[in-house]
Amino acid sequence: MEQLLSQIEAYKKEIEGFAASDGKAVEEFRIKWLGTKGIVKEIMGEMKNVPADKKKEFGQILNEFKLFTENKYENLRESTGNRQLAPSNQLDLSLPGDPIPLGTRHPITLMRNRIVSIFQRLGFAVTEGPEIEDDWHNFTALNLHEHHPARDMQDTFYVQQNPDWLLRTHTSNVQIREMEKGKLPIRGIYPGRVYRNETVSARSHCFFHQVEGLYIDENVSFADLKQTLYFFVKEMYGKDVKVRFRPSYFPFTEPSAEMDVTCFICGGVGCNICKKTGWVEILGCGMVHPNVLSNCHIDPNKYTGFAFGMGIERPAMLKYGVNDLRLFSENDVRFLKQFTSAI
Ligand code: 2U9
Repeated sequence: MEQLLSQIEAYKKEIEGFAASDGKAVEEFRIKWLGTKGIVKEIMGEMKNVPADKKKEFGQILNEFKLFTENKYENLRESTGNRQLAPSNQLDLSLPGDPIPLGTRHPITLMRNRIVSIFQRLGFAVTEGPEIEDDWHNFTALNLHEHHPARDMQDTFYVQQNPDWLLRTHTSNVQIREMEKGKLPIRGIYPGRVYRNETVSARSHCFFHQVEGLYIDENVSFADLKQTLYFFVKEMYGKDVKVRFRPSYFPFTEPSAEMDVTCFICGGVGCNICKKTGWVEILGCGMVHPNVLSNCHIDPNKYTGFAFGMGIERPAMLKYGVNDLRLFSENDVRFLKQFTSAI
């Protein structure tokens, strides 16, 4: 041990005193001290003979010596203007770079893009809006009166500091904001994340994703609504799928309907997904309520419109065979990397 320490000190002195006048001498220095058969390597090899209780202390001394030698080498290179890297470190710039691993799109994004692109082809423009919203844009403007049960603390996340603020419960707030701008006609598609105060389980979650649509112009009729949604269904689920409308109620549309398609899992014969009915509900829709138009300063005697809304999670679960909603938000790479697609 003592001997090794004094040997290192002697080497340090020798290195300190070394001067090089040209690149050749620097290279000789590198080979002697830092080469694969150099002195630094040899000294480092002494570690195996060091008793276990001294290994930590000695390891530090050896590392310092290595750094000391490397610094000297760098200084010599600088001072001789030999900036070219030594052959063993030389960069081969012609080598291919390290591959950059590509991620995959989230299954909710894939489904959202599928839905949105069908409407884009019909001339619907995508608009996004705020997830933290005020009461007016999320509820009041949509004809949800002050005591409507949807406003209930049980259903809605309110912002503690200001009870007028909340996490939007649907993307309809974006439509209200678009209508308030006063530029007509409007033909838009509104995808986004929405929040409801529900216990998280395999079948429900405190946030999920929606796509809503809105078309407002003069003379827009329920027939336009039906034709638009027929086109959507054929593009989304195939030419053989049948469609039915059932009357429904939403405060923001009148009349309102829910739309079912023949079960695309069993073809309408009856299975667990369609609860043996042969039909699955895919969206809600209706003609925009005149009160909603008035609330946004649009004359309901001149303009009419239709709107629709659908969830993204359920069609994504059916398409990709996902049986637990929580998988969509846990970001487990083993789950996420299974989804690959161009869109
Ligand atoms: C404005 C006027 C009307 C949007 C609509 C629905 C019917 C509907 C649900 C489907 C499943 C929400 O994700 S879900 O739980 N939506 O049934 N949504 S009509 O109507 C509007 C929107 C904006 C200004």
